[in-house]
Amino acid sequence: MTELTNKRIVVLCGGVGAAKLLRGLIKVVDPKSVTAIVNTGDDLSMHGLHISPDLDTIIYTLANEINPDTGWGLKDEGWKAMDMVAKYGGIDWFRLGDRDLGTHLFRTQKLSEGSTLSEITHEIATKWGVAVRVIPMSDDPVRTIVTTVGGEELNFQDYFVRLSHDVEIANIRFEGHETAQPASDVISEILTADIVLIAPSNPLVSIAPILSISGIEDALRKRSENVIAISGIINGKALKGPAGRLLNELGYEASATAVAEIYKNFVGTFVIDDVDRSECKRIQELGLRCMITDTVMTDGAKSADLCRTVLSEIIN
Ligand code: FO1
Repeated sequence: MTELTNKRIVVLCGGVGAAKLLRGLIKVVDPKSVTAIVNTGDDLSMHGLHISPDLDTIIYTLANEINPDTGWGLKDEGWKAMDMVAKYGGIDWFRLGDRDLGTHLFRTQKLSEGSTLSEITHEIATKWGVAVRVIPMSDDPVRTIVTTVGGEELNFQDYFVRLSHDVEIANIRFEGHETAQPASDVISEILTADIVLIAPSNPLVSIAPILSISGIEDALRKRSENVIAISGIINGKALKGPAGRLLNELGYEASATAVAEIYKNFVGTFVIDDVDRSECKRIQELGLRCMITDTVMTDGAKSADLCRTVLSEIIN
């Protein structure tokens, strides 16, 4: 893949799906040429700590330290601290491993000293030897809030973890996005990248928060020709998580085409899985180039193949 060596690639990222894509991407291009712009709408404050699940999942995965059983948190984890919290009857539904806690302790302390989330994320990524540039979508607080059909508002992790996303949703909003600014370099990274990839993350709760930050969607529109989105919906559902159901609950079809429709104003190429090949024509009618390939990233090699296929199509 020599023709890619000096290409700059920006990836809009949520959590697990994006982490899998990045793990493959760094096998195909120089990690130093990759910038990950990561959703922080899932962030939460718990036990007095600031936790950034998507930033940590991306960094831990790129450091090859991600917990393989869960897809989040660290491998070789202990749960002694959580056991003590549980002993006291404290909040223990959001599992924080003993090693993972160290990340939240460090991040919270640095925030209290006035460091920005971007600065702290760079320090954490550097300490893990991660060469990819990992930046939050914003250094300002933005929180994904879902409203159930019963009218109850839930913080994202209450919905996703405490209730196992087993409630019907009527609305999703990103509290704080109106005033939040993109983190420094986010806009310039998008405008100067040779290619922008939108990872196969949940379009409504992982990618949408990033697009809700002022200037980001406009920057993508300006260079939509080389913006490539990979569908997170395969055969009507997500490989992991509630994306398919959420699309339905919010009035969309649960299909790759529905995701293409959401992205059509700022994406030039939409990548779908072989099983969804019948949707290619409808996607082209939206004005998008449609690529069909195997998008199921069951291991690092398959993630690399997907990245190689997608990038070579655009570069050649
Ligand atoms: N997901 C769960 O399903 N259960 C958990 O207890 C849990 C804890 C957790 C701790 C740290 C972290 O970075 C992520 C964690 N996640 C957990 C995953 C998290 O809810 C998701 O990664 C994202 O928010 C969705 O992408």
